[in-house]
Parts: sequence; structure tokens; C-alpha cells
Amino acid sequence: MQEAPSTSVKVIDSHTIGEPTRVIFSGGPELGTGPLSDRAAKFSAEHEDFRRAVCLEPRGHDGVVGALLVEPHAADCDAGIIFFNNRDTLGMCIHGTIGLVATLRYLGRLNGSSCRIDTPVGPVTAEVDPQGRVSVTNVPCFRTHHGVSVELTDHGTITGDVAWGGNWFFLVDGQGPTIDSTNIHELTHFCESVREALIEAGVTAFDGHEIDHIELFGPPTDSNTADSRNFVLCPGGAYDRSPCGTGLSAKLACLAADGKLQPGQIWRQASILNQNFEASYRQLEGEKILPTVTGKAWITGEATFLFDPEDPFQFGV
Ligand code: PYC
Repeated sequence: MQEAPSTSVKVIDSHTIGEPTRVIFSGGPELGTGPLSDRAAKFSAEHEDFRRAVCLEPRGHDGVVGALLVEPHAADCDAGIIFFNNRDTLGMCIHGTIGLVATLRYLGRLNGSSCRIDTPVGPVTAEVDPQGRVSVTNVPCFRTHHGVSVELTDHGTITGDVAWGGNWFFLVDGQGPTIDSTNIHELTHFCESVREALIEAGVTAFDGHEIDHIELFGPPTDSNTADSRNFVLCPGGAYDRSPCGTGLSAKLACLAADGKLQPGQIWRQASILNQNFEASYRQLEGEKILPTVTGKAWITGEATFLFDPEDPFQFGV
């Protein structure tokens, strides 16, 4: 058994067009100082009980993304954040950053309309407009593999790209079940088969990291309002209710590499719930791009979590 959480943990809940974020702003584990990547590794290795307690039932559910607010390491940042979900820590999370900025605003901790946030994969910048829409400029993103084919037992050969958008993604266009909210079970099963097939075929990111997010694209419901609709399965098996900002960054890297989207051009990505993020990019050296993703979050609650040592599920179910 790991060290019990502090007797009370304070959180603010929000959702970013449907995808929940839970910011822990008081009572989180002590991770020391140093780069956010080191502190995320410490959180992952030593605080599984805490992660499960704040994310999972009975206080949460599989879809909750946690965000532990910490001191930044990078000198030019205003705040540091470590994102995590039902499985482990995440590198970066754009819907979560949009939720974090809405939370900082709610708490009166946002000075002005922009802030720089330190994450385990590097600093990002967020800008809020008067309507409360948040634009997040992500870390540099890029595609590493184009046209990778894997065999699925139930679906034959499927082909996709591998790209970094702050997390690792396998992006599949126009294959698999129809992208519709009535198909969530089939889409989840298909994405899990893709993930397993990638592992079996030894397809990893260049650093050997598992490609742990699977992203499917199909036509939008209404091409007047969106350019594409997606379904994203996150590590841990929950699907993203938003269009997944890091997945959208990976998509932009692929579109840019294929010459299908120009720097500054807007891409409107609809989610499985048919709500949009908008994004564009700036070209960096080589095929690297710097995406900016815009979306909105709403505050849904404020809570103090209590931990009873006698509770058999104090650390989650
Ligand atoms: O918006 O980047 C995102 C994200 C990652 C996992 C869930 N949402």
C-alpha cells in the first residue's frame, strides 16, 4: 500500500466540449522540483493509488483525465501540469490544457489573457479570447511513418501513419466502422485490434515508445461546418469525447507532410460528439510543425475529496 493521500484533496472539474478534466489544485502528492518529465515519472512510479483515487470510480470514471497542478520548471512558465488517466500519465493533453486554463480563470489565478504552461513534453502557450475560447500552441509535432500496414483478424489489412502530437498516434483514414456515436462499441473494439496489431508487428515510435493512441477519421456529418470527424481511443480504453487536441496536432503534421494543408489554413475537426476544435499550424524546420488548437471548456464542479482509511475503495475500484 502506498502512502495515503492527504486527508483532503481539492479539485475543479470541467469539460472541454464533452471531455472531462479534473484539476487537482491542492492536496496532491509531493513530487519535488526538477523537469516535469522527471516528476511525471515519479508520479507514475510512486503514486498509482492517488491517480486511481482521483480518476476512477467511486469519485470518477474511466473517461476522466486528471491534471495535477505543480510548480513549473521552465523559467518562462506560469504553471506546471502533469496529465494522467485511468492507465498512467499522458505526455500532453490539449483538451486538458483548455480545461486547466478555464480552471485557472475560475480560481482567479490567470493573470491577463495568456499563460505559459510547463508539461512533461515541453512548454506550451495558452491564450484566452473574450468569449472564453482557449487557443493552445502545442509542442513541435511531426510524422514519423507514412503508410504503415497491419493485419487485423476481423478486418484484413489496414493502413495508417504514425505521428507525434504531444502523445503518439496511429492515424487511420476512411477504414473501419463508420464514425458515428451509435458505433462507439465497434469503434472501440476496432481501435483496440489496431493497437494490438501494431504491438504484434513491432511498430513503435522511433524511441521505442508504444503507439498508445489510435485515431480514426471519416467524413464530417456537415461539410459546411467541419472538414472531418474523428474517433480517438486513449490508452486505458476510454474514447475521447472531444476531437483530441494532441491527435489533431498529429493530424495536422500528416496533412502538412502530404501538402494537403498550408501553414495558417484552418482545419475544423469534429469529434465523435460532433463538436469542433479548430486548428492551424506554423511550419518549423524540416517536416516539423507548431500547431495551435482552439476550443472551449466549461466548469462543472468544485469538490473536496475525503479519504477514509476504513474505506475498501478509498483508492478507487
Ligand atoms: O485533447 O490532447 C487531448 C487529449 C489527449 C487525451 C485525451 N485528450
